[in-house]
Amino acid sequence: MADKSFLAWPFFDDRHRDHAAKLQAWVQDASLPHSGDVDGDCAKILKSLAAAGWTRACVPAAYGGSSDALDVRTLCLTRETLSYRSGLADFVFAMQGLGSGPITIAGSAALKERYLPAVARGEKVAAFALSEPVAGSDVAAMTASAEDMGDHYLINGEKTWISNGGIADFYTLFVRTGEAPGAKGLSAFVVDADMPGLEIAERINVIAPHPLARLKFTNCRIPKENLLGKPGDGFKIAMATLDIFRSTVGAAALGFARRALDEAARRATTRELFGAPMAELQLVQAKIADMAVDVDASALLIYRAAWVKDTLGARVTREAAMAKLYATEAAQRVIDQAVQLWGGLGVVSGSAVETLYREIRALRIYEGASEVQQLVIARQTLGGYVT
Ligand code: COS
Repeated sequence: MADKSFLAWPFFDDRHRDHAAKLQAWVQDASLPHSGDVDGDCAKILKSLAAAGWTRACVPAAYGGSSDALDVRTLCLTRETLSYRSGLADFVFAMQGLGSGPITIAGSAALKERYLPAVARGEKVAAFALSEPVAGSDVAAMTASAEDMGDHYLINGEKTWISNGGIADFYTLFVRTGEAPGAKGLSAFVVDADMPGLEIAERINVIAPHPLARLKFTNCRIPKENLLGKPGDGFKIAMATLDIFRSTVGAAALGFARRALDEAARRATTRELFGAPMAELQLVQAKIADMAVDVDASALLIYRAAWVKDTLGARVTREAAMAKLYATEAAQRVIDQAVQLWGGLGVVSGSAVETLYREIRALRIYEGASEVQQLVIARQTLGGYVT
C-alpha cells in the first residue's frame, strides 16, 4: 500500500490529514468509469466528485468552497489521491480548479457569484484557454485578439490543446487586447461555451484520452463585464493561476509514481526469478531504492511549494516550477522502471503500469513544459545574483 507517513510532515494541518483520510476511504469504492467514452465518463465522474463534495476544494468558501482561499495543499492531496486510482478522475477534478482559477483570482463579485458556486457543485464544467497553435510555451506571442467595441469585445482567433474543449460550459480565455506589445497587452475573459462565434474546430485524440479540442473564435461578441481584472492584466492572471496549479500537476504525477512503486514492489515480492523472489536480486533492489527516493523527493518539493503558497502567501513561482519539473520527470522514471520490472506484462494494453506509462507523458508538457520550468527556475535563481 502507498506510504502515507508523509502526512505526519509539518507541512500539513489536521484538516489536511482528515481530508486525505476521508478521500482515500471514498476513492477505494467510488464509481470512476473508464469506458472509452471520455465525454460520458467525465460527466459521470464529475457528478460523483461533486456529490461527495470534493470539487468544493476548487473554489473559495465564500462561493461554496471548502477552504477560505484556494488551499494548495488540499488541491495537491486531492490530485495525488485521485491520480493513484484514476487519471481521468484527477483530470476532471483538476480542470474544475484550473478553469475557474482566473475567476477566483481576478473576477468581479458578479462573475464569481455566477460561476464559482456552480463549479463547486459540478453544475458547470470549466476550461482554461491559453495555448495557441504557435504560442504555447511563449504565451506573450499569442495572436488571438479581443477588440474593444465600446459596449462589448469582439473575439477572433484560435486556441488549441484546450482540455475540456467540447464539453466545457465556459472557458477562461486569454487574448491580445493590445495595451502594450508582448506580455503586457493580454487580457482575460470568461466566455460561455454557447456564445455565437465560438466553435469547436477539432477534437484531438491523445495517448491518455481526455476531452481536448481546438477552438475557433469568429467575431464572438463578449459582454464587457466578462473581463477579468483590468485590460492588460491577462498575462499576470495566467501566471498567478499557474503558480497555484503547477504544484498540483506535480501532485498528480506523484500519485501516478506512488502507484507505480506499489505495483513494482508487488511484482518484485511475488515473482520468482533464478529460484528466488525478484526482490532478492540486488539490481531489482537498486531500482526500488531509486524509485522510493524519487517519490519522497517529489513529495517534499510539492508540499514545500504548497505550504509556502498557503501559509506565507508569497509569490511561489520558483517553488511551484521546481515541484512540477522534478515530480513529473521523476514519475516518468519511476513508471518506466515499473514497466521494466513487469517485463512483457508491463506493456500489455490496459495493465496498470502500461496505463500509467501513457498517463504520465503529457504532464511533462502541459501547464509549462519541463524546459519552461527550467527557464523559470534559472531566471529566479540568477535574479538573486544581479547587482
Ligand atoms: N506571477 C505574477 N506576475 C508574473 C509571473 C507570476 N508567476 N510571472 C511573470 N510575471 C510578470 C513579470 O514580473 C513581468 O512583469 P513586470 O515586467 O511588471 O515585472 C511580466 O509578468 C512578464 O514576465 P516575463 O518577462 O517573465 O514574461 P515572458 O514572456 O518572458 O514569460 C515564460 C516567459 C516562459 C515564463 C511564460 O511565457 C510561461 O510560463 N510560459 C509557459 C506557459 C504555459 O504554462 N503554457 C501552457 C498552457 S496551460 S496548459
